Amino acid sequence: MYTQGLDAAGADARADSAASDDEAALLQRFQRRVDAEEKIEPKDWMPERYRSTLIRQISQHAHSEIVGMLPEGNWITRAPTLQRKAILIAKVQDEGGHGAYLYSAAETLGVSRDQLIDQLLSGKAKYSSIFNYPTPTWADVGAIGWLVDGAAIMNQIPLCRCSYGPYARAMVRVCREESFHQRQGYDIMLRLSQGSAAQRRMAQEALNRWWWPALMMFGPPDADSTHSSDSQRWKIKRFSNDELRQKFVDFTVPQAQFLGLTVPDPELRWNEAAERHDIGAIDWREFEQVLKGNGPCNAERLAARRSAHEQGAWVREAASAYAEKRRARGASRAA
Ligand code: FAQ
Repeated sequence: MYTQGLDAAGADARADSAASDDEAALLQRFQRRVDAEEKIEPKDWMPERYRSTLIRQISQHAHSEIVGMLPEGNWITRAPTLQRKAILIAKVQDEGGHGAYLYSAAETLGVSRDQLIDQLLSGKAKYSSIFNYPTPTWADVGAIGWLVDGAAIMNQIPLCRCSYGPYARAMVRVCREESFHQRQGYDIMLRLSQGSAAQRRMAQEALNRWWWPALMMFGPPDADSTHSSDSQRWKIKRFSNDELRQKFVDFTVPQAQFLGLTVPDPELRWNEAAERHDIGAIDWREFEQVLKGNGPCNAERLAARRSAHEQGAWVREAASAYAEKRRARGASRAA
């Protein structure tokens, strides 16, 4: 009995060690594929942490696109001309489309859209801090297109080369559309900055409101970024948070100068030796507060999403009933 027990324990240990050898070999092969710039596809073997990191990032990204429709959607009925209204409707619709591609990309990793939406509506899932700020004037719509879409492009162009195929492919179209969004935003700012003194003031005040939150979009400083080292090793992220933030600053400061607007950072300097702009300290306490749900519009944004979800229940029911009817008709025809 006792000897049999020992044999069984030995067999279990050998099986465990064979399994962990297999796992180590799979892991090595996975990393070799990533290093060789091969795309990882949904049915390929992947480490569980790679899968969960992607689900986290892609779903947060999807939620950001959907919640991100709200600050600008607020201005559709008040856009100053018919043309601006048509452009803004198209832009906000594009963001909804981006959310839809991204939820689909996340679903390829074995999570359902319902689960993801539940996580957003219950307040469990994060979405970008930037969408918790208000849009009190038309110039805020310009500032969002210029700065928020501008920051999104800076962050998302490298994601077109992400190691996970469905995410990388979704990003290609998203980036093309974001580039149109950035231009429409800059165009609004250009018109305002060439307008009356009141319009120039409106443009400057919007820049004052959005500059620092736009810099926070890139995430915490590298030293506090918990996911960066894994994500960079797995080639999900190609650049660190601080690297992308710096690129954005260097790209955007000359655009502000062209508009004749002042970046609201008294410590902003061109550093000749390093060939980059040095910036003042970012208020990371504000970022933490927004992430904790205490930003200026967190409660309003979640309430709007919850109410849209409840009011859209009949659409989901009708679509399911229609799909069921088609399925039943197909089944009876096949019989
Ligand atoms: N807001 O370790 P890291 C757009 C969280 S789309 C809220 O550095 P990671 C288009 C992070 O989740 C904008 N939370 O994280 C548009 C983590 O928390 P967790 C969205 C943030 O993932 C325009 C913790 O902090 N873009 O704008 C933020 O390696 C106009 C530690 O951070 C994307 O989602 C933040 N800003 O790097 C739509 C792009 N930053 O999960 C409408 C894809 C960090 O452990 C209108 N995502 N956190 O609880 C990414 O590239 C990355 O996820 C980063 C963060 C860079 C955002």
